[in-house]
Amino acid sequence: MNATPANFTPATGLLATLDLLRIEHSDAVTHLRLMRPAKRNAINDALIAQIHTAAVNLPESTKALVVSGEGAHFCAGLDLAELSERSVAEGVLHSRSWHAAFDQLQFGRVPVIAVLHGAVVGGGLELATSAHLRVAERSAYYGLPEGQRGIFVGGGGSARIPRLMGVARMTDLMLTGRVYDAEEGRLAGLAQYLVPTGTAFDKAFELAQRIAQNAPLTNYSLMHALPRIAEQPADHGFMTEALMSAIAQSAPEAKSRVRAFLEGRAAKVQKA
Ligand code: 1HE
Repeated sequence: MNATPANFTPATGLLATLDLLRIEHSDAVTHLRLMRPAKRNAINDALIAQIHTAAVNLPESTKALVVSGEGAHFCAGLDLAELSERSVAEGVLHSRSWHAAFDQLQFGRVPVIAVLHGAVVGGGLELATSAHLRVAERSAYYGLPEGQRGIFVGGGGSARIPRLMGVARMTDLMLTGRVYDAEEGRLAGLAQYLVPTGTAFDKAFELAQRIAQNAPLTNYSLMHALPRIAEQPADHGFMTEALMSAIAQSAPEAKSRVRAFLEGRAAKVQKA
């Protein structure tokens, strides 16, 4: 196992293979694939370090990031084999290393789309919820087996998951070991898209390409301003919104896009 930083030169095709992560790049979209299928992509210390390294070192040309898992499952969560020997202090640092990696995804430079299939459980759900969009296949299912393992979430799940599904639903999953199927997960807000099995990657890639065409400042404000405004009291939020809105409008790209619409050169909003 090693977490050696790879050679992340902007290019198309295979950028790097860390031993647990495959990194490809095409059309402004970078794709990170968890490559530990024999262990159901369970996240050990090396894999979390590799996710962090990859997220920090995205090619400059990356405008959207897709994250998926190799094999029959997205991710089985924490590698339980590494859990037993940790002291309290090591446990805190371990959890913080997950926070650092997933924060780099959620609050990095580009929007992240997770491709969900099979088990999306424990730390796998924590990884999924650090993405901005989740595209799930019908095969996906969601659980938080931490409750049954006698532990607690440690990868940011207690902050991120209730913001999507609510404290009551998360409490149910952890107290009872309840597992949501793909449709229940969508209804609970865990995935914005639900697609037939075998098609989630293509859908995610298509969305990523579309997102990559947005003005970069729009994407950045959605990632960095919107979630913070949503946490603010409304009167603070309105002020932050006014500032963000004025900054976004002042970008030359915003002006040229608005002009294109006014001159009939841009697409109209189409009924779905
Ligand atoms: C693992 C792990 C793992 C599989 N750590 N080794 N996560 C869990 O409690 C989920 C535990 N895993 C499962 O419930 C099942 O493995 C799955 C439903 C995900 C997949 O089932 P299946 O039948 O496809 O695979 P399998 O036969 O159970 O597992 C294949 C191998 O992967 C096997 O190892 P092998 O050496 O016997 O082949 C499993 O031991 C191994 N494996 N999952 C270690 N999680 C920051 S805090 C986050 C806290 C958590 O995430 S707690 C939740 C942990």
